[in-house]
Amino acid sequence: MPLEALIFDVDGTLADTERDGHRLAFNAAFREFGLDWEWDVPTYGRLLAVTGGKERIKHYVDAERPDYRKPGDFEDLVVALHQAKTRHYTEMLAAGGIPLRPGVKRLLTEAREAGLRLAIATTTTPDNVTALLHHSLGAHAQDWFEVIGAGDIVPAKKPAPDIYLWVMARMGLAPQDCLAFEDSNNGIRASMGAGLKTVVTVNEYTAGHDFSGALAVLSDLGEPDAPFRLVQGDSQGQGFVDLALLRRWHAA
Ligand code: XBP
Ligand code: MG
Repeated sequence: MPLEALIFDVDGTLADTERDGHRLAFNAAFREFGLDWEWDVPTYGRLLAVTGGKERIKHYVDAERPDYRKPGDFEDLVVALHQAKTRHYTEMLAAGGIPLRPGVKRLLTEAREAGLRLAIATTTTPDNVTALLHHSLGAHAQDWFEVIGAGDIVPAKKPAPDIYLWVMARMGLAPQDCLAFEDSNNGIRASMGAGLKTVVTVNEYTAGHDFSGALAVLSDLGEPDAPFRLVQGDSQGQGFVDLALLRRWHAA
């Protein structure tokens, strides 16, 4: 089976968006709505166990704010809070606040030039994906990706495999035709649950996660002049991930 497509997670994988991106945008939205909620770095690390921003807010209220009396229209409040959060987040992206991780642009460019099919499978809101691609790869970067599966398009978010299954169905591909790229335990449970071999690049929040079964676990995708650190697996002597290495991993 030749390698035909690469499917990327976004948050933590394409860019380090959580600690200094999403977290700050949630806090800005809480302030805007007069709430005294403030997610510091460790709190946000705990809350990342729940994927999806609206789901995360509801979980926080239930698990960590027993003092808070929910208004009758709490569900609407969560939606409004989350819309404000998305506005703050996309403004941060527009200001150039969040760069792509090492090796991401290089690998996407190589894959695109080689005719591989590219896709995205993420729980984040579609506007966030578009803004990240636009501000980091250029105005037409969305067109690099044949399918973008994002947000509420599937009701069951990661770690459910649904978003990956949805993306592969839209592309008419089977798991053995593709590789996935993830950064978290919730992410690999989704990708591997959909039958996909998965390459993991870790970040500050996910370095301690269980990545059993991943093809390889790396600090990042690496660059020729800035090699990745190998955490798990066999990098076959290479210091950066390119298509040749992906093809060998895929075939193994
Ligand atoms: C990402 C998420 C998202 C983002 C916030 O997980 O869980 O909820 O943290 O984005 P993954 P929204 O990388 O596994 O897709 O607020 O738009 O949900
Ligand atoms: Mg992620």
